[in-house]
Amino acid sequence: MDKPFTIYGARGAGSVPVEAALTLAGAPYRLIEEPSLSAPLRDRRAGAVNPLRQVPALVLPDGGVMTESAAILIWLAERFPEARLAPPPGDPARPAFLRWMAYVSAAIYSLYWIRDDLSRLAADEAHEAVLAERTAERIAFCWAQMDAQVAPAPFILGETLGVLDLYVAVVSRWGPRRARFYREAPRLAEVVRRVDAEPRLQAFWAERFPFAPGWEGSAP
Ligand SMILES: N[C@@H](CCC(=O)N[C@@H](CS)C(=O)NCC(=O)O)C(=O)O
Repeated sequence: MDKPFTIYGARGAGSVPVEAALTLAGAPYRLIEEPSLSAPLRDRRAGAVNPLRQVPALVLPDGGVMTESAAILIWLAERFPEARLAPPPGDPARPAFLRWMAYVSAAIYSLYWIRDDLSRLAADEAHEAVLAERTAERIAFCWAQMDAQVAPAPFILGETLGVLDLYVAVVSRWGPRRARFYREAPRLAEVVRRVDAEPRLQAFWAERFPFAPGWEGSAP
């Protein structure tokens, strides 16, 4: 039996696509749940391995540590090639894969450091409202630009559900949430609905990011 991975994570957070990838790969892992991401920094369990105290943080079977969701997902796809979670090096779809993994991380996910606690950058409440609105618009714009440049068939890079699909399916559930995402990104909307409905992930979604009543939000 392989030594398990250890993942520091939280329900609905950026660890969820990593946990989903481990699940699809059939890799054993131990989850260390962060009780609250709004807890004071010093109380975060992830601090044991990640000086930024963020999730996801993945401890590898050899004791090495990885942070950064995109890097972890890319590496897991390489580590478990039989799970076909990404086009391998040399594949014609590899450049698009790397491009969109970095794009979701840098152009979109990074904005949640602001959105998750607007007082990190805002000087006062009025400023917070402006930041909330403008970051939501930027996220919607970035999804629309990505949507215009992909041709899912039926997943983003082709026939198989991969880590890029998992990443988009989870990040698109955060504010301004799915109702807006569906409007901005109709092609990616088809993909994420497939990922939501993936039979191998039904128990996983119910546990880690449930489709609770009203989960899709309403588009402004
Ligand atoms: N660039 C990091 C961002 C990770 C991140 O922002 N994680 C959030 C949860 S989704 C977190 O831990 N937030 C708490 C904090 O930043 O204090 C990645 O892609 O993994």
